[in-house]
Amino acid sequence: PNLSDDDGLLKFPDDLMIGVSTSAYQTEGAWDIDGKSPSNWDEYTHVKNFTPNADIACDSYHKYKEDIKLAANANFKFFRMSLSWSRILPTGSLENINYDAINHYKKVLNEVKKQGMIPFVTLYHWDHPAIFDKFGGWNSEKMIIAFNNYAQVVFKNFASIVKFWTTINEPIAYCYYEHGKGFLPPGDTFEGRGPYICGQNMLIAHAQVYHLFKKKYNNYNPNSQIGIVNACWNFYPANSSESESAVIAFQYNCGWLSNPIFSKKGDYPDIMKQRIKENSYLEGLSTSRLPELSKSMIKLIKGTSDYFGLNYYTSRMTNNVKKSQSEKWFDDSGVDMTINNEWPMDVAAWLPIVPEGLGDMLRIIKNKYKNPPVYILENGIASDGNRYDLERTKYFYSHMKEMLIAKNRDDCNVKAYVVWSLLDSFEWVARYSQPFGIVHVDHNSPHRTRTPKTSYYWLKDMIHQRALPSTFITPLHPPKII
Ligand code: GBH
Repeated sequence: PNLSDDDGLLKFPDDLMIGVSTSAYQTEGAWDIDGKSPSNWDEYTHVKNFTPNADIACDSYHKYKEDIKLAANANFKFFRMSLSWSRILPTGSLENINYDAINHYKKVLNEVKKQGMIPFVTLYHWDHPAIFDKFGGWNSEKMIIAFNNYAQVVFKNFASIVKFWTTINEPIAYCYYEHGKGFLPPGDTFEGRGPYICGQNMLIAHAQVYHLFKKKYNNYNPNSQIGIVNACWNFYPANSSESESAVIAFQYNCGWLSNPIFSKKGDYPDIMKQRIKENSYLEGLSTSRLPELSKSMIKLIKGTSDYFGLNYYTSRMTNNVKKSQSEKWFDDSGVDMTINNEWPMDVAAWLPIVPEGLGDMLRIIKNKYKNPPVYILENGIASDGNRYDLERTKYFYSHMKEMLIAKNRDDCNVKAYVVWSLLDSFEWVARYSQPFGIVHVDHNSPHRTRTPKTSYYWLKDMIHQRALPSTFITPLHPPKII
C-alpha cells in the first residue's frame, strides 16, 4: 500500500499507550537479599545446577533507577513489571510481611511515576515462595488462599500508587510447562490432568483476587483496572477442509481461560468439556480429567477482568488428528499444530514470525468477546543478540502495523501495546540464550552494563512521531543517539 492509502491508518490514536515490560524473576537477581526467601525458581535452578542462573540476573534490584530511566528516555508511557512474592511474604504467611521488600517496591514504583510513566503491575509472573511446592504448588487449592493473602498485602501497600493491575501472567504457559511437561519447577509430569487442575486453581485465585480488589481497594485510586493476561497464538487451518481445527485450537489455547471470564455464558469452552470427557471415558475413567466448574464458580469468575490482557508472539497451522493414546492437554483437542515453513523463524524454536496473527487475533477477540478493551502486554522476539537488531526492529514494525490497522480500520478496542522486553534477561529454561531485550545487558560483566539496541532508538522515534511509515525504513547503523 502507498502512503496515501495508509494515511491515518498508521497513526497512533490518542487513546493508545505504548509501553515496555519486564518481570521480577527474570531481571531482579538479589535472590537472597533483604529478607527474601528462595522462590520456586531459585530452588529449581540451584538443584538443577543452572549455570548461569538468575541469582544476579540483570541485577535490577540494585539498578532499577537506571532501568526506569532507560524506559522513560525511550518515551514509553507504561512500565510493566511484576513483584516477587517470596520477597514480600518470605514464609508465605501473613505473619511475616517483609517491610524491606515493601519499601523497596515503593521506591521502584515512585521512581516509575517520577520518570513520567504509569506502572502496570503483575502480581504473579511465575515465581512464588519455594515452600509452596511442598504441597504441590498450583496443583493444590491451598495456593488459592496463599494468593489471596499475598494480593491483600500488595493491594494494601500499593493500591494508592498503582492503577493498573494484572493478577496472573499467562496461566496456561505456566500450567502446561510446570504441571504438565515437567520442564519447569517443580518438574511434575502430570500431563492430561496437571495443567487442567493448575489452570482451574489459577482461574479461581484470579477471580477471588479480582473481587477482593473491587470490594476493598478499588477506590484507593480513581479508575483503577485489574485483569488477567492470556497468551493467545493465532491458528490457521493447514487447508480449507480443516477450518474447524483452527477454531478448536483457539478454544484450547486462548479460549480455555478467556471463555470463563469474557463469554456471556461463562465456563470452559463447550468443545473442551465435551472432548476431554469423551477421551476420559475412552480411557476407562468414570469422570472427566477436566475438573468441573460449579454454577457458583462460573458466576464468581464471569466478568472478572476490566480489560483483555493479551500476550501475542506467534501462530501455528492446524489440522485434525485422531485422539492419540497419550493424555496430553493438546491431544485432547484432536488438533495437531505445525509450523508453516514459509514463516521466518526466530532463534527461539517455538517462535515463527507471523505478524498477521496479531491482527487476526485482535479481530477474533473483538467478535467473540464483544470488543473489550485490549492491552497487548507482551510482543517480541529473541533474534538477534546484536546491538544492531534489525530483525527485532522489523518484528515490532510489522506487528505494530497489524495492531494499528486492527484498531484504526477494524475498530478493535486496543488500548496499549507493550513491548517484551526492556532487557536481555533470564529467559527461564533457556537461561540467557534468548535475548528478548531492546537493551543489551552484558551478563559477563559484574556491572551488567546496559546498552540500548537499534530497536530501542527506533521505538523511541516511533513513539515520538506517533505514526509508522507506510513501509519499513531500515534504521541507520550505528543508531543515531537522540
Ligand atoms: C512469555 O511467555 C513470558 O511471559 C515471558 O516471561 C517470556 O520471557 C517471554 O514469553 C519470552 O519467552 O522452548 O519448547 O520449552 C511465552 C510463552 C512458554 C513460550 C514457554 C516458550 C517454552 C517452549 N512461553 N515456552 S520450549
